Amino acid sequence: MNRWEALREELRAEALRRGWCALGVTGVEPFTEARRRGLDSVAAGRMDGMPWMSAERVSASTALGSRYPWARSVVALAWPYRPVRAAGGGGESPRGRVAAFAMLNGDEGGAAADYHTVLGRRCDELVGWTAERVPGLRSKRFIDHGWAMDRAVAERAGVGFTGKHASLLTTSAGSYVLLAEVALSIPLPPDPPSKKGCGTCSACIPACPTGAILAPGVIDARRCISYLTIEHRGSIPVELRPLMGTWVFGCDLCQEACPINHRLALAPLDEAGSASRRGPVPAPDLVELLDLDEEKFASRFAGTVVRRTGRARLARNAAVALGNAAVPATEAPLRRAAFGDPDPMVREAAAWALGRVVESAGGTGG
Ligand code: B12
Ligand code: SF4
Ligand code: SF4
Repeated sequence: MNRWEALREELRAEALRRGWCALGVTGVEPFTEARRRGLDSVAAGRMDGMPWMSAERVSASTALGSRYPWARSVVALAWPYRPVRAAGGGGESPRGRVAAFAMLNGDEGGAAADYHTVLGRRCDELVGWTAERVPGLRSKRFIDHGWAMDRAVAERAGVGFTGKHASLLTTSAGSYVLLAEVALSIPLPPDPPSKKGCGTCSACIPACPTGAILAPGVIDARRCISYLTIEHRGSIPVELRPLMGTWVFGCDLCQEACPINHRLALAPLDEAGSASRRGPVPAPDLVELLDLDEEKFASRFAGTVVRRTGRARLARNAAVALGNAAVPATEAPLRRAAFGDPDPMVREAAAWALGRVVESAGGTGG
């Protein structure tokens, strides 16, 4: 074993010791297949609504070697998080659903924290550890909004394989992992890509309520509940609303349907818990989310990934979810929001939901 192989193995062991569930290494040569898929997606309009997902970004993201000529290898990392058990009804005060990644724990007291912050700090610690062994080490890290294609890097580095639901599946925590990578100025030798795959399974495809999985690995973001609840600005298309169930931030249905996740995911988070606890909870009280003003939204979600969506979009999502829950007791709060919310987008969503609640009450004679 030469010096760099030995360092790669020490680094892998150190990463696992520090809570990462997988580490792999790949070279800096272009990610040509991911570039083609990314450009196809942008050109076909599947990324519409996310102007930052541009052809320029895809091209730059798949050419790390030419952007960072000093880089000699890329370390890909996966951080595990716990899934959430499917939410129950909630009776008179309906509950929404929040995707599990939003509940990732920070270090302080177990409260949820924005994964960009948590993984950023964890990457820096690992780079610090490496720099102690390699004086003069240069590095550049990427987490989600860095210009790199996180899944493509992780896949080529052998961290896992892309499932038909498009998420990267690892052998240590299934697809419930968040990804990060660090370009380094040292020639760590590459790991072989994973040889595993989905085989004949295709359970995730029909599990997607909006038909967003167009083909294995190909997502139409415009139909994905994750996009609609987190990224989409303005009103949610009316035809998609009834398909969104009670999701208010992200969606985990394709991951929940996956038998590999059933075998490999960490123990699920308990969905019970006060709706008004600080930060995102698995099953928040929808009326409470609809009623948050800017100040309460900021104090509840500061430092968490939900803060990025903003008060108005979260209230819009809560209104749509209330429309789908169709519980008569929510008529009054929806009426209040439909007439009184300061944001026209929320007023419109609440009016739509109110129509659904009234209609369903009429339909059942209530
Ligand atoms: C834009 C984006 C989205 C968009 C579009 C998603 C998409 N599939 O393209 C929206 C908002 C919808 C979204 C949703 C989610 N996202 Co997102 N998202 C991104 C982002 C910023 C860019 C993704 C991208 O470049 N897409 C373009 C496509 C072409 O590339 P790709 O998704 O990497 O595609 C790979 C596979 O789909 C596969 N593939 C594509 N076509 C084909 C065809 C065949 C035949 C095969 C075999 C494979 C294959 O190859 C590609 C390259 O490896 C990345 C962060 C980053 N910088 O990479 C996070 C990222 C992909 N998201 C992440 C997460 C967690 C999610 C959600 C699970 C969140 C949630 N619970 O709500 C959902 C999952 C939705 C889904 N089924 O993909 C994680 C994924 C972790 C993992 N285990 O894979 C990432 C990596 C963020 C991170 N750093 O952890 N996301
Ligand atoms: S995250 Fe939800 S909406 Fe998006 S592809 Fe998966 S199941 Fe479909
Ligand atoms: S549900 Fe089946 S097809 Fe979909 S990602 Fe999991 S193993 Fe692959």
